[in-house]
Amino acid sequence: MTGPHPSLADLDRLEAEATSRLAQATTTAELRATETSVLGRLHTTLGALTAGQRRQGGALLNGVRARLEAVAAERLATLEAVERRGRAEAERLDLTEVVAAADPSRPARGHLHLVTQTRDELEDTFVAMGFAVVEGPEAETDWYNFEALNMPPAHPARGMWDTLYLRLGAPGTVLLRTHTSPVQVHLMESQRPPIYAVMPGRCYRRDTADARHLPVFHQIEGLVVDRGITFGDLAGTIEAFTNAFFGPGIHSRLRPSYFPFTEPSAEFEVTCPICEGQGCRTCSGSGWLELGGCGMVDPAVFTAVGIDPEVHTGFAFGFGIDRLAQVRAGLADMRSLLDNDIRFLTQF
Ligand code: 2NL
Repeated sequence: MTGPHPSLADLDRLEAEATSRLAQATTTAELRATETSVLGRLHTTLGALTAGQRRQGGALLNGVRARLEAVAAERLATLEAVERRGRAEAERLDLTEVVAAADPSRPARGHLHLVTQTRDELEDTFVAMGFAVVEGPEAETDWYNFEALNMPPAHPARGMWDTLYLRLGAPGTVLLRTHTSPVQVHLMESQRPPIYAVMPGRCYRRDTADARHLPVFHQIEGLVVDRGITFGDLAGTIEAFTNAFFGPGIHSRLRPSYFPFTEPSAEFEVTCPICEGQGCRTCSGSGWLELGGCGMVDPAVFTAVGIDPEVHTGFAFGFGIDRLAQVRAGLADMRSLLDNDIRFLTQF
């Protein structure tokens, strides 16, 4: 310190004190207040200099200010990071917490929904039987959902489905698929036989939800197209699937039915997996449970997708995944699957 002015002589002490105060600030708000205060004191010191001292003292004070500002900036960055971490921690939403609370003996994490578990098991079973798994779009054109499946415009069989049309393109041409069959049409258009595939996926119908119906549901369909495929192959495949999926004591049977895209058509039933054929409430005492439909692919469907029905034959089948999950889990009401009630979901 060269000048006689006491303030200027105290500059070293002033800087040391200010540095220590800045370093001790514990919040960004406190730091900003401290910075204002120490720089203010520096300014007062500058103001107190005589005209003669200003030249040298001013340079000295500017150096001190620059160093103090650098200390403040570094401390601010540290405190901001700390406060950001604190905010993130306070706002963190732990979606697994409720699972842990519902059952403290289990690890604190969620699991797949019952319908997803059922779909995965079905896929595994069919893959083990040599089928490929194929998926497709949920919004379809009239051609893929109806026309290619032997249902021309205004065909009465369209009344079997409560269709949801989308406001897209010409009215009544784009819809949410009512079944997964459009995926099979895409597959047959794009791949020559042999075809051995299953198509699981979400489907939509303009239906009111009740104990046994959901307007948004899941279906799995199977398709086999090859040379010399017979109705016997269909029956054998259904039986092999039934044994593999439900267990060796569960069998299948076919009963005549009607679908626009198969001829002949059948409903397939399995031994009631609840009572194992003894007769119970679920199977209305019959010992059998209707699972889905099946049949030999109608020659008109093959012609629509460019497969020669004189060369290739095939079969198809389909059933509801949600319905299967309902039966196996013994659910009184299918709507439980959509309630998102943790007390229900954690049971599966
Ligand atoms: C049911 C009945 C069925 C099919 C689906 C099908 C698909 C093509 C050609 C021929 Cl591309 N058939 N699928 C056939 C018979 C029955 O499902 O009750 N599903 C829940």
